[in-house]
Amino acid sequence: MQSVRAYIGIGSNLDHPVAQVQHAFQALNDLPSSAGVVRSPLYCTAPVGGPPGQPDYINAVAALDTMLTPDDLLNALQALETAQGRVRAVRWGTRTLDLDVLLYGQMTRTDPWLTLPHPRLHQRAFVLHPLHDIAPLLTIPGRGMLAELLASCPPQAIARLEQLSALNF
Ligand code: 5RW
Ligand code: CA
Ligand code: CA
Repeated sequence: MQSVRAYIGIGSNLDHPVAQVQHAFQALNDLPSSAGVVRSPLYCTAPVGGPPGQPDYINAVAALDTMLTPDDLLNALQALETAQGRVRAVRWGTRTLDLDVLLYGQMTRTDPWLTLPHPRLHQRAFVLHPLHDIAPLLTIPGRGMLAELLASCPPQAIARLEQLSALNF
């Protein structure tokens, strides 16, 4: 079977978020049937949505080549969330780790369990910026060129924590 390039959104706003995201990169690197993991810089971002008074997020994006189906990939990501202490108590609660399948190749599907591309990816600076860092020429199926989505995205409070030149060593 041919592998597919998938992009994973990573977020944490609880219990040492930088360490949570670094640990998630390692866990993604260790996923079965997946290779070629590339990580974006980390960003510190103001929370979007959710109840008021939430802590800032650390956000990043990872790319990987996977032989897993999109459903198996999402199941694997949810197992990693659980392994890193995510508790699904309240909707929109703070979280130690949130892993979203942003893109699975060029696949499009609408499904309550998994919609591809991620339904809000094109509106979120905390996803578009790190995605652009690692895949500037990407086109989002049904949405257009990543660079144009970034240019028209509403301004959001977001700060890159690492230099691009320090990546992938
Ligand atoms: C859920 C906001 C819990 C605050 C939500 C919470 C995000 C985000 C969401 C993310 C940023 C709503 N996910 N905002 N909002 N980064 N910056 O990953 F505590 S969902
Ligand atoms: Ca999620
Ligand atoms: Ca999310």
